Amino acid sequence: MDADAVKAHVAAVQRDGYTIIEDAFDAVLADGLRADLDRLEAELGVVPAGNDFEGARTLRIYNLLVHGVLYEQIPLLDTVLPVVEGVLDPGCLISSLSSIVICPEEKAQPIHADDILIPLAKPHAPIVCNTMWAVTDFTDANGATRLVPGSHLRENPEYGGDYETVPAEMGTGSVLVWDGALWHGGGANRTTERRYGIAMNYCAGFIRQQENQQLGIPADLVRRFPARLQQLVGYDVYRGLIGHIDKQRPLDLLMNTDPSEAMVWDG
Ligand SMILES: O=C(O)CCC(=O)C(=O)O
Repeated sequence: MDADAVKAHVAAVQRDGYTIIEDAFDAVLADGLRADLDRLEAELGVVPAGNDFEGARTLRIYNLLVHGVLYEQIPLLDTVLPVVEGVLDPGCLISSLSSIVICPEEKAQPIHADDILIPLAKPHAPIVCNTMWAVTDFTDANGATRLVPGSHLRENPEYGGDYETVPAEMGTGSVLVWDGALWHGGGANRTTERRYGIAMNYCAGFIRQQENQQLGIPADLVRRFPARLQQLVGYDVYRGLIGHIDKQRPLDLLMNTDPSEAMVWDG
């Protein structure tokens, strides 16, 4: 994606709270993801969590980076990551990587903001930037994410309140990107088909990731990740300071390499 397109998407997130990147990934990847999520569902015996938030007819698989190389390209996708880096900054982190498959007869998820638990007065600068990958078409009828445009500039919603929403309808291969302060929720699925989505969620490098990836992903697996992915799962330091171990970058300890970048103390 060229720099002007990135700027336009970042500006849309700042203004409206969200943007949709069309044709962000191809049909081969979409088909591969659907097939692999079906495989994981069977192998792991995935069933709906059954709570109000995660749904009674929604299948979720968390920590996808431990489930195969297929998932490693998701956080790095060059049609999406530059937009997220523009909304947060390049020190951003993967907060969570999960699948969300909304099955027939699921009801709408309660409207919420993804940063609702962070005790900061709103509006504030974006600290969470989340993306939803359309692995099948997202329609009003099959559970497309529902959004309250512009609500990222307001205070938190009343959880589960009755708000006027618009569906983020988009074709397979599109990616919805939003400021984590935006009021939204998964839609009801009134069709006979599943809605397959990947929730690729990022946070600022100075707050905690929702999924703990330093313990959740085996270190030997992280050692063979591409360098940028190692940073994104949390093995770098933010602004030369936050996340250090005895003044060293976790990445250098992980890879047993010499200090590779200046730390804040180096002036
Ligand atoms: O599935 C969706 O479209 C949205 C899900 C969501 O917002 C969440 O689980 O936090």
